[in-house]
Amino acid sequence: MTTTDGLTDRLARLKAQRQAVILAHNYQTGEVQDAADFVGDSLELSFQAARTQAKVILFAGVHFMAETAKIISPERTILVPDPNAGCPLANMVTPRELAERRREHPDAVVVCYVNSSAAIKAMTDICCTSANAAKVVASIPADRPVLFIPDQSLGQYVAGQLGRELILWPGYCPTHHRILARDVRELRAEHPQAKVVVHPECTRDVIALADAVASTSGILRYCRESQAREFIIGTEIALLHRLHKENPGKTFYPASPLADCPNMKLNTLEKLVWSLEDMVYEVTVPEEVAGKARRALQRMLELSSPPAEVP
Ligand code: CIZ
Repeated sequence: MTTTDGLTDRLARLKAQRQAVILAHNYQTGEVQDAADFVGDSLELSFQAARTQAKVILFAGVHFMAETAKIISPERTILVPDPNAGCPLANMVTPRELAERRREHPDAVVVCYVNSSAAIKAMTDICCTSANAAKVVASIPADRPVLFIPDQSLGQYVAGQLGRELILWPGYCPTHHRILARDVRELRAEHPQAKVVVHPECTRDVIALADAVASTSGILRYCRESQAREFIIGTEIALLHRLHKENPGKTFYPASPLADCPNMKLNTLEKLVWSLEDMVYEVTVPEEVAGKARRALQRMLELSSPPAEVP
């Protein structure tokens, strides 16, 4: 028996004892993904959080994702394995800065990428994820200005897709911006048959080289359905775990080995066990913030299709 098997057995016992479910983001390490009841993007995980009957949700992702689960499912106990797993993109907008920007654009509808704090969501009109950003923006009447926060790259991509001008915020994901157009060109020269599939948090230069641009769930779908055998993947490298697992005959190359999010990787199998043993670290959101943030999230969920599977 390996150490991992021992931890996995212990985790299974603790899960039953605590009546817990483990939700893991697509960017978690392979061993954390394999220990989870459900793996997905933040939209899919939000639906799972809304539907689960478990008493405890152990959320392996970064802080804003666990906060979202708490906002959507306030009656559940939400735990995170490591309280230091934050999101630098989410930290690129503060309530004071957003209030100032809203005063400059009083007519604007504020669309907020879920990679943001609960306090920011509470100040916005509707949330979006990378899987539904274009649909959310398209739902806003064409004569209303849209302030899109905080990811500039995703905002630029959506603006281009819809042919609509958006007021953008200068936020970005440091992990996705590690992927350079030069990396993609070099890999494409080595693997001319490969399709280039990238996340919309990548820079404009990288997006311009892609055959497809999609959220993590969209990348998984594209690679599953494509007739191609080789793919260059421009997103956080842990997505390759699911890509390999779900497509045994296909080959995947990470666009850059540097696209490795240090926050996502703070969660480990050991910390999942500690978390359920000690019932730490609980995530809470004050109700006056949660109530307003819930409205923005619910508007998004009403526009989106739920995934089929429920743990
Ligand atoms: O929406 C998410 O979960 C993020 C952060 C990326 C993606 O495309 O899944």
